[in-house]
Amino acid sequence: MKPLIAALRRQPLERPPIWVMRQAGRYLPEYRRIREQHPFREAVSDPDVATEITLLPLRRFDLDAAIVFADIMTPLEAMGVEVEYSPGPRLRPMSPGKVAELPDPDPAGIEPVIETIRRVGAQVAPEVAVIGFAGAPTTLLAYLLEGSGSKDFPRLRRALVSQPRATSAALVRLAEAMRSYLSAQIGAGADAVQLFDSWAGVLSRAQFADLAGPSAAATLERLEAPTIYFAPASGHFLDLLPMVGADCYGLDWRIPIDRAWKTLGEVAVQGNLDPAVLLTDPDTIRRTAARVLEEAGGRPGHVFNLGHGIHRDTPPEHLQVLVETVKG
Ligand code: 1CP
Repeated sequence: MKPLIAALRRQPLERPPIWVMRQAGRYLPEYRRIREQHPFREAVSDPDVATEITLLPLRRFDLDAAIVFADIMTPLEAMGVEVEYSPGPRLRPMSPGKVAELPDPDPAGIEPVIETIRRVGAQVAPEVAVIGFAGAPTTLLAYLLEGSGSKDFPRLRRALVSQPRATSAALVRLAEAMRSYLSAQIGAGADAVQLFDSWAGVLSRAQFADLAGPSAAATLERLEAPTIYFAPASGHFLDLLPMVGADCYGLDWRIPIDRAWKTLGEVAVQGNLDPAVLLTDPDTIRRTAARVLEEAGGRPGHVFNLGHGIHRDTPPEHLQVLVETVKG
């Protein structure tokens, strides 16, 4: 079995598998070169380019997984939403009522992502897992209502209190649509899928319990591959995360992995080295990574990763040091 999948199933391993969020990103000069030729949307919609970008980090580093190159907003385009990137997503803000009426992703619209997964699966070494992903309903709704990224998404938070029924219907719709999108990715060969709930942390405990948690759970329900749920800055409802029913929970750097694990219980955990550590020096990287490993204590079910995406100013050699430390 591929090491990542074994870890997600909490089988004992000699050492944890490692991959890195945003591993195919702007910290790699070869990524920046490709992006000079291809705007972001074009890169995602051309399987030749998307496959090449997905494989870039695996050519340099001994990583245990490839995550398909796309964005959490990509399937929304296949649902008729126009999205631009500069560099983050920009779109015309919608109402919750309109979101609730969006159709499922058009199969032709998501085909480039599906084809990229097939090609990546055919090209990676047999022990390397292919990770598919989607944005969680709450996080997608945050962008759809706001129209772009935001520090704390006030339009989402306003809608949650002023239009609870329409908001709840919008989350149900997004959960169904993302479930079918993830299912198609698994059908094309994704070995595991990650649900990114990047902005769930702006909600209160009660809002997570009533809306974000159940809609994430509905998205992952009965998918036929191991699932990872990642909601950074969610320490205030860490004890509620297991309601999502994922096999593994991603942890940011704000909480020690051993303490978080105790709260989460019988699940796998992924994380949680602060990406800022990769901006320091080899000794600091080795020492800090060793601390994460020590806190995880060799327990079955640890997937080594950063606590969030790799920073664009990271020297690629620093990721090499990290991978060698974890594999050494
Ligand atoms: O080249 C560029 O300038 C584009 C930057 C970029 C990249 C590399 C964007 C725009 N998206 C991506 C790819 C991407 N996005 C991946 C690919 C696989 C990999 O990890 O290597 C993934 C998994 C995502 C997921 C994503 N997009 C998230 C969830 C993870 C997180 O960071 O919390 C979020 C919130 C987005 C939105 C988004 N898309 C792009 C940017 C710069 C952002 C975030 C900033 C914003 O909200 O404005």
